[in-house]
Amino acid sequence: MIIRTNTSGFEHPHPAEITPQGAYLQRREWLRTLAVGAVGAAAGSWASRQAFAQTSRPGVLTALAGTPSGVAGAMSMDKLTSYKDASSYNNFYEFGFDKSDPARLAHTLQTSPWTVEVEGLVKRPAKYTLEDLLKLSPMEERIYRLRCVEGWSMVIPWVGYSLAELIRKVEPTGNAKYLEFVTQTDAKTMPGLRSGSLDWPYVEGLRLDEAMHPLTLLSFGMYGEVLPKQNGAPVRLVVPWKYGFKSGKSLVKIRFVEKLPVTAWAKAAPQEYGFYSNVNPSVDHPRWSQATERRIGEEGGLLAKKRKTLMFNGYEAQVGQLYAGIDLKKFY
Ligand SMILES: Nc1nc2c(c(=O)[nH]1)N[C@H]1C(S)=C(S)[C@@H](COP(=O)(O)O)O[C@H]1N2
Ligand SMILES: [Mo]
Repeated sequence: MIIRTNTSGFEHPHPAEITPQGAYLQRREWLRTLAVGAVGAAAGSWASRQAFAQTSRPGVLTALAGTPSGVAGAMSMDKLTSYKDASSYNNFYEFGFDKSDPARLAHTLQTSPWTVEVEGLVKRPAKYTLEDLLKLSPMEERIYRLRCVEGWSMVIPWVGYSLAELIRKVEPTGNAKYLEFVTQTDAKTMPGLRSGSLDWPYVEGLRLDEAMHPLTLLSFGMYGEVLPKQNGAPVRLVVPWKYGFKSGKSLVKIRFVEKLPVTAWAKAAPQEYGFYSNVNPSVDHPRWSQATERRIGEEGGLLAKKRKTLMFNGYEAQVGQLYAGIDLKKFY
């Protein structure tokens, strides 16, 4: 993502060192086995998964299991990114600009008590506590590719359920066309807020039909545990066919609105970050190509051979219909 370093321009951040893979190979292989169903159905895996989470990093985070998702496209067969890479190479600008800042600084984030307020054009506006949200629908595990606009990607086993489950509960009214997602801003615990790089809070948005798509995930965990703070604890969005910045972390408010929300990145650089921001190898960012990507943790680090970026990040079969007849160069 691009950071405003002064009032006249934007600058690509320095690529931080990538943490080498290795220590989590066993866990990764185990999760992969589960993902392909070889270990068997969910009921049996619950206990073993919890035990695994605890023995792999005893007492660090609370286990949070999900049954392998049945949603079409939700269980990528790509090799998982190591837990270590996924939790130490992050974008969370509220905690700084370097990829290593969130893992170092996000421990100050207060995640309890936590509420998510749902308001605007809905019949049942409500303030949900985290506990309410955890109980709202059964937890699923989803293995998604997440592709950052900067040209790197990861494959992460998330835990959560379709945002659609929550949307159905609050009953949007007929004039609700978009959702606006507002994330936590707490100047006391978030040193990045002082930078003025973005107009805080970090606001994102989706069209109602995008938000209702079964792949749009309200996520509470990853790798069988609750989310680490640097990954957006206690609850975030994961929208796998869009550039990573659309997936807001540490959500506090969801507002149903009629007009297109003005997102934080669109405010900062509208010509660079459109509302849609669907992963699209044929629509370049104004200052760099989006045709290829680097998979974090892959052999060779920064010099690793790049992969071709796929249309809608590989989720075209599932989401292409949402954009039928739309000029994706114009609505980038
Ligand atoms: N609140 C908030 N959410 C955010 C960001 C952020 O800076 N603040 N960064 C986004 C970007 S640019 C990316 S690529 C993903 C990274 O998610 P991850 O660190 O869990 O991989 O989070 C997104 N969500
Ligand atoms: Mo990103």
